[in-house]
Amino acid sequence: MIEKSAMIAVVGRPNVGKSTLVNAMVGEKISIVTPKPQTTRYRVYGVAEKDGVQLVFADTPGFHRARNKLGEYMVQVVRDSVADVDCVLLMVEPKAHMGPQEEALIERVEKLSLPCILCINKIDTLPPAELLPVMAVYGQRYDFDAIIPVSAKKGGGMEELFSELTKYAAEGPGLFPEDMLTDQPQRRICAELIREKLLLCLDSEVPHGVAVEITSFKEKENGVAEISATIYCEKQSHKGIIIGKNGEMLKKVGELARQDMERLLDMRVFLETWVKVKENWRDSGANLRSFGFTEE
Ligand SMILES: Nc1nc2c(ncn2[C@@H]2O[C@H](COP(=O)(O)OP(=O)(O)O)[C@@H](O)[C@H]2O)c(=O)[nH]1
Ligand SMILES: [Mg+2]
Repeated sequence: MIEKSAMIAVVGRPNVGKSTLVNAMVGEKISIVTPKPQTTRYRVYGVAEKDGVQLVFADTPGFHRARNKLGEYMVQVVRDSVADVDCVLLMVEPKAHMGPQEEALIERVEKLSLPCILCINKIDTLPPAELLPVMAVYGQRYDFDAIIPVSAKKGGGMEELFSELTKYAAEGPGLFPEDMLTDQPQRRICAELIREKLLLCLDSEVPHGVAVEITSFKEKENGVAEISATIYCEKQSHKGIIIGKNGEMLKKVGELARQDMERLLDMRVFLETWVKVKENWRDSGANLRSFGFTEE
């Protein structure tokens, strides 16, 4: 039984580990993770529950300067996400200096007078003594409600963080039904998994100009899911790169995505992928809407 719940916005510069943290809290991969900035394009809610406390984490796209319509949309999502939450979790790199992104997010928290926990991530990458100057720099700038060092990837500090966040939970029924882990439809996560593999396998500008649409999703009675996906890219030359020599790149991407989909859906997956060119889709409002980049 859920007795208390809280909505937590996870904010921070791109690549700091927000999606990794949300996945770790939820215990499932609902938000894709790569070593590249601007991986997360949507706001994704992830739900964690322990001892009757439900915490809903809003994973947000990286806060960055918008360069095209998709960029503007992503910045807007971050702005909106912070407005209506019980607590903000500002995630930072374990470095003893603040950048303009951290400054902007702290200003926003100050203005809205929201509770804010500073979460210093990636503590597995440095000796413990080097944490103190990081805490000092942030502690001097703002009176955080708590400062919690974690390793979202390795699992350090997660229990401390959960119990700290419990303080912001209000009595009442859950914000999400008890067995629901995310607001993301399976189709959306499957599309995102394909995009994640493109980001991981292609190390050029190509994957940032890619959108993935699941065109058909059928769960068969024999425990097999038949999924068709179309990968849209911006240029004919990009299409060639995505398909690769003898179709090998597309095969690899499809195979990796399929494995993750099978884990997520707990079913065997038959995945079919297509590549199409759709020029400058990132700058077109109509295209963005057709890929689901809109709020309800
Ligand atoms: N060493 C280390 N790497 C991490 C940790 N958390 C996340 N990462 C890595 O940082 C990169 C960005 O992570 P991601 O969750 O996509 O960041 P986001 O852009 O803030 O959502 C990925 O390569 C992660 O594996 C951590 O605790 N330790
Ligand atoms: Mg992310």
